[in-house]
Amino acid sequence: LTENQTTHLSKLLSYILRHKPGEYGIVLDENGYANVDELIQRLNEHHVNIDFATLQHIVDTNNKKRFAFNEDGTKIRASQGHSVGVELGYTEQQPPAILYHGTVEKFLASIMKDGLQKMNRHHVHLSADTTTATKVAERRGKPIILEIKAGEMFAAGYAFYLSANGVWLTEHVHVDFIL
Ligand code: HQG
Repeated sequence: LTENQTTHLSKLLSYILRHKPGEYGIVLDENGYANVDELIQRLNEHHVNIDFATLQHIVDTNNKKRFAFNEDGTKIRASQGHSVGVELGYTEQQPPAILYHGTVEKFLASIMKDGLQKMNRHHVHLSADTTTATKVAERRGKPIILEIKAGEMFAAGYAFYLSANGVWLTEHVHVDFIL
């Protein structure tokens, strides 16, 4: 498989497992898992050439570890980023004092008024390092990196979750906690 093909399949998997399982005849369980055999079969029916070895390769090599198998390897899910309603079951955790959010200029006025909103996803996504936040922002243009006083938020009672692939998640960031 070329890198391009792997990236293409990874994007398709993100699309299906986070946003539109029904479009490919997939049903996610309440925790966001798709049955592996069924996923491969449905994809093949939709003329997507993928087998178990390829799926395993994508899970293993994905640059952001976007996907994870369940314990016995019969099911697969996206580790974060969903717009469909799933319960990922992450436990609350104490975040580092500062987390980062990468965004772009055109959203700033709105963010400084309403705080960080989760928009179409389940949570606001925050990064532990500026390199990751910069990559997130670069999807949209020239990066603007906001520093979030996560430690103070946590002390004030706001819940934080750490996804299986290291993304910090929270419901909303009030402007008071944006540096
Ligand atoms: C912005 C990718 C106006 C926010 C990334 C962002 C990440 C507001 C956009 C993950 C706002 C939402 C998530 C407000 C927030 N007014 N704009 N009040 N509050 N925004 O894609 O954080 O590669 O839902 O700044 O790497 O960009 O797909 O969130 O620009 O980890 O695995 O609204 O998605 O991961 O955009 O990205 P998104 P995000 P993957």
